[in-house]
Amino acid sequence: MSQTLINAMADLDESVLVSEVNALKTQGVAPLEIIQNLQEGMNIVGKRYEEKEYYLSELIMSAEIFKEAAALIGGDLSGANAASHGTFVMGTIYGDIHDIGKNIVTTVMGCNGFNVVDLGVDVPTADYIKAIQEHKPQVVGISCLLTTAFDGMKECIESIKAAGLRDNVKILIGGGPCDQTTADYVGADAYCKTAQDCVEYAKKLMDIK
Ligand code: B12
Repeated sequence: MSQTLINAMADLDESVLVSEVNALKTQGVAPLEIIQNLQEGMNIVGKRYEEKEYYLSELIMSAEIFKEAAALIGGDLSGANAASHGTFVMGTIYGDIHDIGKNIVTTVMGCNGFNVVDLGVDVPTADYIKAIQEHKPQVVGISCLLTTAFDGMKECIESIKAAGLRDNVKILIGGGPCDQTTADYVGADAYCKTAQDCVEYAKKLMDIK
């Protein structure tokens, strides 16, 4: 862990953040490890927002700075693998427009040989159902950063079941406030803490070493 990077992200100190990302890259630190430090910093941003030390403008700024850092890390997010292992449909549930985590997961899954269908943010249930029918994915991912959107995930998964598609797919959920209890509540197969967990779960499912 780079405490300097965590603090720079938490303090929205763009210049320190840029130089630390570059330094870590030069030292050969794995891209996903750098992302984890940034995520840790984002959690502090979230806490400061909750405690009213930061306002919406700082949340917006944190997203911009995070994206800048991710661009510096580049298309280097994991061991590239051209083979196609299967299809992964992913979106952020309706009511929620957070997309940074979703974009990291889709990038990392793509780099690891999965054909990714990204449905975007604020995705209605009908779009997940249509995408499952059309693309026949093995795994569906739902990203959710708002506790107020948990019931949306539950409704979405129940509707996938009602459409007779639930047995065809494994459904993973993730995002800041989720955990295994959330996964059980909404009827998902599993909760994944990081993008790498998602890759490992999907590979295990498809018996890929
Ligand atoms: C940046 C940010 C924003 C930005 C988002 C910009 C963007 N383009 O995404 C903006 C400013 C738009 C925003 C808006 C809001 N936000 Co906001 N936001 C955040 C913040 C600070 C960081 C989120 C983030 O990007 N983290 C970094 C990424 C990399 O982490 P991640 O998303 O968790 O993803 C990783 C893993 O979780 C996992 N993962 C994620 N999804 C998935 C899915 C699958 C399938 C898998 C396998 C894995 C996986 O992989 C990723 C990489 O490892 C969080 C704080 C926090 N602790 O998360 C608050 C936070 C999520 N926001 C919050 C709130 C309240 C809001 C607003 C309601 C504020 C307002 N008053 O308007 C709005 C909601 C708008 C909406 N309808 O969606 C609250 C939610 C509280 C709650 N209990 O629900 C938080 C927790 C802040 C807080 N502590 O109060 N926000």
